[in-house]
Amino acid sequence: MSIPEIKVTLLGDVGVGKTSLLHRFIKDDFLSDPSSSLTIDIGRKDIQCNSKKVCFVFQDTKGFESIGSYIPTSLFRSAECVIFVYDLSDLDSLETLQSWKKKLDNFVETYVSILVGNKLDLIGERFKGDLLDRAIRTTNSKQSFQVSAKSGVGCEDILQFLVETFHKRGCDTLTQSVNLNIPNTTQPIKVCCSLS
Ligand SMILES: Nc1nc2c(ncn2[C@@H]2O[C@H](COP(=O)(O)OP(=O)(O)OP(=O)(O)O)[C@@H](O)[C@H]2O)c(=O)[nH]1
Ligand SMILES: [Mg+2]
Repeated sequence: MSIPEIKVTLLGDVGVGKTSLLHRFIKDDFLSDPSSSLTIDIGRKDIQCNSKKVCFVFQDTKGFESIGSYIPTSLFRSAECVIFVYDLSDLDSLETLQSWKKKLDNFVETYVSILVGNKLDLIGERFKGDLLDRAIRTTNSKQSFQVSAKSGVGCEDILQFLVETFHKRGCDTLTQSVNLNIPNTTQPIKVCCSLS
């Protein structure tokens, strides 16, 4: 039985941590040198939720990030979910997300947006304020997360959100149910993943 695929595109400025987040989602590990792993541009992850299984295909925009530079439009067109990534230690990267959203909207009409502040380990505590509220509005994000790809803090919450949002599209399996409300999701979310 083929598993339904949900395409999730990571967008954001150079160096905000898109590749590191993708690696964290797929391998649950921190890349010590992301530039050495440019082959990771798409990562697939099958997640099982209750009796359903769904495959998330994470698409990394790699070195094409500067606004105005060429980005393969297939990455935009196919997006069903977009993770707008900014760097919590460089809030200029939060302000430019509005431009990313506008650019994206030329190619795709309907998608679920998530706002993710990365590198929480560098600032220590979660960031709040008007700037953040405005970014949530301008990116039309359903949810805002602050995480660290380095320590892994908060990254599981993003996967949890994706599962809760998209699991209805999954296909039925006969395997054992899992409880997504358990905080430590290492066990409950059954993962089989591969990099392509
Ligand atoms: N402290 C800290 N550093 C991070 C974190 N995530 C990524 N980095 C570092 O930030 C730098 C950029 O990370 P990348 O994952 O390459 O960022 P990117 O958005 O993919 O960058 P480009 O592909 O060049 O646009 C690297 O030196 C990472 O090690 C994090 O959560 N905390
Ligand atoms: Mg990258």
